[in-house]
Amino acid sequence: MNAEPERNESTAPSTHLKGRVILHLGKSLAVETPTGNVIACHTRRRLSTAAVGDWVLWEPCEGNLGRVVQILPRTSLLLRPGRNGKTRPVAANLDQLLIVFSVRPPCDFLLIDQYLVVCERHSINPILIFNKIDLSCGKETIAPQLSVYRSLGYRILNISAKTGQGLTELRGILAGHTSMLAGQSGVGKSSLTNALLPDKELRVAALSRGSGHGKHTTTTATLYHLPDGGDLIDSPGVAIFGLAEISEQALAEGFREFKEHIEHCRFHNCRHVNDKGCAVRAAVDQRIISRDRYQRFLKLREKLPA
Ligand SMILES: Nc1nc2c(ncn2[C@@H]2O[C@H](COP(=O)(O)OP(=O)(O)O)[C@@H](O)[C@H]2O)c(=O)[nH]1
Ligand SMILES: [Mg+2]
Ligand SMILES: [Zn+2]
Repeated sequence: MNAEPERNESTAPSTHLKGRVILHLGKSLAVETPTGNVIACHTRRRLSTAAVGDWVLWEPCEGNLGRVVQILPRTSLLLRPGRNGKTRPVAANLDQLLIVFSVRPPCDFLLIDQYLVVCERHSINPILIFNKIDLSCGKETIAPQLSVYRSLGYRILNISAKTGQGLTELRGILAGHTSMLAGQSGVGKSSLTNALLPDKELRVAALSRGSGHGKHTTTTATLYHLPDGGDLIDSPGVAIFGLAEISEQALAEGFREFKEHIEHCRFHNCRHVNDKGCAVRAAVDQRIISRDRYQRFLKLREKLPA
């Protein structure tokens, strides 16, 4: 990653080149070319906001700078609530979300379900990362909830960022994908990032040189290439994204075990709360659907933006 553009890039100013947004630099974007050069690019004013992870077309302009002319179609875009009721993009083209949890701090299942809903909505593959597996206390108390997730087909990985347990398997899962870590504060996201990207500080320094923008703060979402393949979007501070743009219907469908029952609700606009003839509630009463999951659905319903 250096600032020198490729010869063919600088001699073909009219051609649009492909690149990937790897971080925001205040008013410009750092775009990485397929050969690994990083170019600071402006965007055309009318262009919608590019997010880290976006594939773009750009054209070179004066002084080793570029201009983004098009954002290429995305497979997914994660949003978080921003100012004035608007949303802001967190990351584009993610295909895996690593949902990290632990026994200390205690596992927040409501947050896990919220992430799972977002994953179902955007067709992102969620992986549940049970970190701090080296701690002996409290595992049995969350085992019943974990077996619910397992029965729903979610993959759970036992990991210790401290001892290294499970990290080889995790690296294999990350290869070939664009992933991001999510989870409440204190569960070990930074520790896992450091284990997966041992030379992160060096890369940050190289990026700062390459993009010609001085030291960029590590609070900005940044896309890193992993040593064993795949990309990791490190997004400190914005890891808790909300239910922006999730409708009531998408919320219910985000509980994947509800899906086969929803079509049997008596009314097509059933809210699955106190509605007559609700097949989801019937399945809860028959213990086909976990009551805990259903209750968390009701709680998340309350949290939906009006
Ligand atoms: N015992 C144990 N502690 C861990 C593990 N991973 C992280 N921690 C500790 O948990 C605390 C929070 O970790 P951190 O990575 O900052 O969490 P973050 O807030 O999610 O980024 C720190 O004191 C870490 O040393 C682990 O696998 N085992
Ligand atoms: Mg952290
Ligand atoms: Zn219903």
